[in-house]
Formats: sequence, structure tokens, C-alpha cells
Amino acid sequence: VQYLYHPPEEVAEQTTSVPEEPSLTGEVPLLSEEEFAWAKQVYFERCAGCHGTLRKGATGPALTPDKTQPKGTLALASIIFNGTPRGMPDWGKQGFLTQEQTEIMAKFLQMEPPAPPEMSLEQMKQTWKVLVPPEQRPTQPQTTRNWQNYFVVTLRDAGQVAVIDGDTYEVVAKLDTGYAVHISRMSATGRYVYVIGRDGRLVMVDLWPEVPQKVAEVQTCYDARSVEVSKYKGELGDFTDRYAIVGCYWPPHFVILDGQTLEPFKIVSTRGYTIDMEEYHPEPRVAAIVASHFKPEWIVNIKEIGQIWLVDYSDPHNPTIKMIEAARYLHDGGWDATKRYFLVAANQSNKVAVVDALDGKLVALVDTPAVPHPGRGANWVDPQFGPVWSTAHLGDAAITTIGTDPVGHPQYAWKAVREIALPGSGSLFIKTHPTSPWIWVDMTLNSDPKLARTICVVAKSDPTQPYKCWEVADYGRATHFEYNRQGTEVWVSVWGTADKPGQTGEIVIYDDRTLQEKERIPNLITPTGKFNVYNTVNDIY
Ligand code: DHE
Repeated sequence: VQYLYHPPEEVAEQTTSVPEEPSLTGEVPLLSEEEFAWAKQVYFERCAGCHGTLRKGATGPALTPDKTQPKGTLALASIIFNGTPRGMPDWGKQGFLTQEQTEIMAKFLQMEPPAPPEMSLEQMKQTWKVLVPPEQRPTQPQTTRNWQNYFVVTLRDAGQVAVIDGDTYEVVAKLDTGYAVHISRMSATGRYVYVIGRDGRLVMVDLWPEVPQKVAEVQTCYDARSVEVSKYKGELGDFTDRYAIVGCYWPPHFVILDGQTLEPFKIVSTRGYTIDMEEYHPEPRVAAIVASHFKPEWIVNIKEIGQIWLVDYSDPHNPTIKMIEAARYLHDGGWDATKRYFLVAANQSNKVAVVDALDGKLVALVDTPAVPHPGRGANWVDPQFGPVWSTAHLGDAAITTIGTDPVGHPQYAWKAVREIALPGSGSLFIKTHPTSPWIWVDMTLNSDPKLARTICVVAKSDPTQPYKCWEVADYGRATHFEYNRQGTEVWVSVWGTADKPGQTGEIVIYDDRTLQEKERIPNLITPTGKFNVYNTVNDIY
């Protein structure tokens, strides 16, 4: 794994610091300056995603000194080395950290969290580059390839995305992007891809030239996970390919940008008060964002305060925002099949929140097993309960299925109607296609190496148990599914080790009807999320 993230020194000096925690009287272990700098970097890369930059907790528990000091160095180091059944990775056992390094991390966690820098619009603009201006771009596709069946694939530890032709399986381009790219989303026409790195760097790729090409880039924060585009076209105007939005973890804000050039022009802070305690939170991070098909609106999930914001982008310099109270630690989610209801995991509350995007209100909070993690979820028709949406779980060996049809099946709507047992927990993603007979699920983060590379399919015709589970490779972990445009193939990623030749990672392609393996695309470095152009534009899952 390469450590590429270093906030520029000059930015660090302009820090507007977050109020410090009251200092504690307990004995705080000391670290050398060098150890502290190393631990700070490792914390950002490995830990902040789950525990928060200010360590106030989210997917993982709070790690502020009042919580960590009573545990002490040995107990903390042991957790960091060995992991926990609820999803804390075993950084020592996996070989990422030595015993000695886990102790440095344990000591770092007992010290006050250092306050990271803010970022102004001016600073973002200094990083903004238009590589190919809109007027110099092709006016129609230059490629003869079926570009709407391209897959944009995250090559996480290479800091790249690969564009792969879904018809021929050829790697059409590999493009340098941000550090540890998290997701890609397509513009409403499908022509542009917006790729967000964990380092907040947004890269825009044009799929129309002969070879896909980067056309603009900008950094909007130091830590980000989500990006979305404006998709609405209707009575209120045509907003297709007009705007992009990036959701940041640090600083906690979202940024609206020009969809053609990536010029950032509006920052909205998400700092505010938690829904349950009405307590100030200095780091409410932006989790999943989806674009409504019914209104010029983005649905923006503010993780730590538990609010779902409906952001009207029809006047994006002066956006109207409706703040809906849901549940804490909102994370990932997707639309129901009608695209009227958005379902999102509130992962540490063990709930799925359901928002009606048409009426702009919360319709339900559905209880689930531990730590629901749907990706975007899976929509299908259950033989007993009618239209449903499903999520897998990080903390439990189960798929939960929620009724989504308040008109045809009101008795099941917004209730957890079915639980399907899996061989293990640690699932990250679940996927299906409207024409598929199957629901696909992984167990990527299971601590048993065999289960971590095992995937299962459940038959929609008999969803009481998995129909079949199998190991996708003889090394690594299997993760994330995507269908081709026709819905006839499923692509699964295998993570290997970036510096192990032959085992860096690959994509395995299955025939979705027979479940037979069709093809392997080898020698990809930690392939992770795969986003088919047509399916991403049309929110097909
Ligand atoms: Fe993700 C989606 C956050 C760890 C791969 N991830 C998301 C989304 C969020 C998020 C908020 C929803 C984006 C959207 O829809 O707008 N992810 C986080 C974290 O905070 C977390 C837990 C820890 C971290 O430090 O980042 C985390 N995620 C991971 C991984 O370890 C994964 C497996 C590989 C990696 O990137 O390191 C990973 N996350 C993904 C993928 C998606 C995603 C592939 C998109 C799924 C989709 O089908 O849309």
C-alpha cells in the first residue's frame, strides 16, 4: 500500500483549529515527534474512516482520550493487533503493523487528537485544472466501442481507475486519479465519469474520445467518500450534466461544482447538532449522496448528526435544504425499484432509514441485525412479500429484506419481512439486476480467509437460504458486484496484495444465468468498486 496523502504544509499553517477537548489528568504516554507524525498518518489512512478524524466514533467506537486512557496501552494495542468480531480489522495479524507499531498507535490514541486543517474555496481553486476545455471536447462519441457498457473500476492501491470494455473485456485505459479512489459516478448522459479519491481529489473523465481521457480535476477536501451529479430533466429545467457535488469527511462539508469544468463554487458546512441529543458535533461527515430523478434535488446523508438533507440545486448558489431527522451514523444506501424511496443504513444504530423523495419526508426506520451495509442494496420481487430491497450486514451473517411497495403490498411496506442466513458475517455488498434470477452477496471482511473470498447467490424463486456459495479465487478477498448493461453477466473483484506478482488482484466474470465462470481479467491492483456506465446512470441494482 502506498501512502500518498500529505496535506500541503502551507495549508496546514492556515488551520482554523477545532476547539480542543478538555485535557485529562491521567498519565498520557509520550511519543517522539517522529512517532507522532507516523501515527497521525497511519491513523488518517487506516482508522479515520471508521472512527472519525476527531475520533468521536461512527462505524467504529469513539477513541477520545476519556475512552482510551482507561483502557491503557496494552489493551488498545491488543485490539489493534487482533481486531474484533464486530468489524475492527486485525492490523497486526494481517501484517500491516508490527507489535511495536501497534503500541505506538495505542499511545497515539491516548493523546489529544490533532486538529486537521480547514479548506477554503480559494484553496480548492488553486488545485483546479481544466485539462481539456469543454469547447475542445468531441461533440459526438469518437470511439466505436459500446461505451455505455464500459466498466469504470477502482484500482485502489494503484491510485488509478481502469476503464474496461464490457463487450470485449479489454482494458481501454488506466488513468491516474486520487489516492485510494472510493467511488465513481456517471453524468446523467453517461458521457462523463466523476471519480473521488479518499484524499478529496475529484477527477473527471470523458468517455467519448477514442481512449477515455481526463478532462478536469480539483481537490475539494482532504478526506472524501462520495460524489454525485445533477440528473433531473423535466418541467423545472434540464439539469443533466450541469453540476457535480462532492461529500467530504474532512473538512465536514459538501461542495457544489460546475459539471463541465469542475470549478467549485459553493461550500456548505455540515457541522451541527445531533438528532437525538441536540449536542454540537464538530465533524458530521457526508456519507452517501444520490440524485433524485423526480426533482432537482440531491439526497445528502450527514453521518454523525443522523440527518438526511434534501438539497435543492435549482439555484445552487442559494440552495434550499430540508433537514430530515433519521438515525445516527448514516452510511450507504440506494433507491427502491421505483426510485421514489431512498433506503440508507444507519449502521451503528442497526437501522435502515427510508425517505420518500417525492413527498420529502422520513417514512420509516426499520430495525436490522448488526451493522447493515448495503452498498446501494438489491431490488427484487419476493415470491411471498412482493417488491423488496435487501441489505447485507458487516456484523451479522444475514441478509435483511424490507418490503418497498406501500400500494400493492401495504402490510409489508417498510418492514423487515425476511432474513436470509449466510455462512458468515463481514458482508460489504449485495447486488442484483431486474432480469436476474439471483441475488449476489460477499463476506469480504470475514476473519476466516476462506469465507472472505467466498460469495453466495440466493435464488429469488426460493429465497429462504443461499442456493450456492463458492470461493472465487484461492487467495485474497472477494468484494463488490456489478452487472453488464444487458444484465447477463456479473463481475466480482478479488483483492490481492499490490506487490505480490500474480496475486495483485483480478476480476472474475460469471454468466448470470448459469453461474459458470466466463472470464478472468488478471493483474489488476486491488480492483474494488466497478461501475457500469448504463447501470450507474440509471441506478440499476
Ligand atoms: Fe466505502 C461506498 C464510506 C470502507 C469500498 N463508502 C461508500 C459510501 C460511503 C463509504 C459513505 C457511499 C458513497 C455514495 O454512495 O455516495 N467506506 C466508507 C467508510 O467510511 C469506510 C467504512 C472506511 C474508510 O476508511 O473509508 C469505507 N469502502 C470501504 C472499504 O474498505 C472498501 C471495501 C474498499 C476501499 O475503498 O478501501 C470500500 N465504498 C466502497 C465501494 C463503494 C463504497 C466500492 C461503492 C459501492 C457502490 O456500489 O456504489
